[in-house]
Amino acid sequence: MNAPHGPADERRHFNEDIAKLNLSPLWESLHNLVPKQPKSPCVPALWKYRDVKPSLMRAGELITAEEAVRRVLVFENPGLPGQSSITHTLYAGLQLILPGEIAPSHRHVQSALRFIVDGKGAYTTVNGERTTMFPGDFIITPSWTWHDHGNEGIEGQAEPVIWLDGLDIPILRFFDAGFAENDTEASQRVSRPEGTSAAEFGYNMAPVKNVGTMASSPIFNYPYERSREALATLAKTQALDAWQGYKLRYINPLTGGAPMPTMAPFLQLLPAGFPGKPHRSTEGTVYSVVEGKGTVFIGGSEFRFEPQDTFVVPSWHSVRINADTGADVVLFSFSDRPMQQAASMLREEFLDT
Ligand code: 1HN
Repeated sequence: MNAPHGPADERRHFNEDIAKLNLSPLWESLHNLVPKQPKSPCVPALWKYRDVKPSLMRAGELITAEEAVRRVLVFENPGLPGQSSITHTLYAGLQLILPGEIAPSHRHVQSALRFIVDGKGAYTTVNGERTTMFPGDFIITPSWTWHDHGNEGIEGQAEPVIWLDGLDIPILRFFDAGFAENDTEASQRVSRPEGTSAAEFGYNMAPVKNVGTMASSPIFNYPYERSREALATLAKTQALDAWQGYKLRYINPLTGGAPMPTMAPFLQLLPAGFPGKPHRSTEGTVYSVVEGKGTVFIGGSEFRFEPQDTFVVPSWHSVRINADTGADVVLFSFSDRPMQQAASMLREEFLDT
């Protein structure tokens, strides 16, 4: 036991004194500042589409896309309340656009990706070119590109369209590097026919003149049909990875790297009945279920999943995914991998049990 004015009291008084000078003693916080291994405040979580969709449709009755600017329900990690973050580095949400609506044109330093979850026939325009959305399409909005969305449907038939938005918002906030501006018109002028960038860069070819490498991919829609076909072909003939099944990453064809500097997207197929082995990584990863049902084990948590559900795997939590028998599972995911790789801090482990 310490005397009334023993060393512990003196240290406490010392800490209080130096706090007035905006100073703090490192020896009190060192173990937290430099942990032996990552201790994320993010927690594993799964949002069932069945539960979220009614709220999103209700939002559609309460506010227009134009008034909201973007009508989105944000996935908030329960461990990061009020921060509009699904992990420390990533933002994710589900956006709804109803037939006839417009989400007005703007641009910002934050990069965005879209993964179409429900409905077809909405469009997004990025830097003067439109692309029509179909379920499973992966679409990017690179940093500082003008973008607006609309929903005119296909051949006069329009339906509500919902997609997963992924943005690097927390990263920009961390660096205090965010700028944004609104366009002069709600919808930007379309200056290139739909399909132009796909024709230029989407066939393992590139224009000969006036193409440098670009920080973000010049392809802005990676259609599901093609990515899905690639996985189906591999699954027929190639050996299965015991951890990840058949997993491909989307690339910037001009660099071979991720389509955007801050986020890496993936599509993977787990054959029906696949019993995944556990894996852990310092990446935080967000998953969107495209096809099939199964169970995901994240750290000590376990979740059942089905198509259109969203789940999050925080840094350094082991993840193991089992596909139910009956149907193959297809998962889209994105993570902060490119930033971690650029800073040489990515670590991952493939475990046996
Ligand atoms: C944004 O611009 C979009 O363009 C979606 O669809 C979500 C969240 C925060 C800031 C900007 C979009 C966003 C966003």
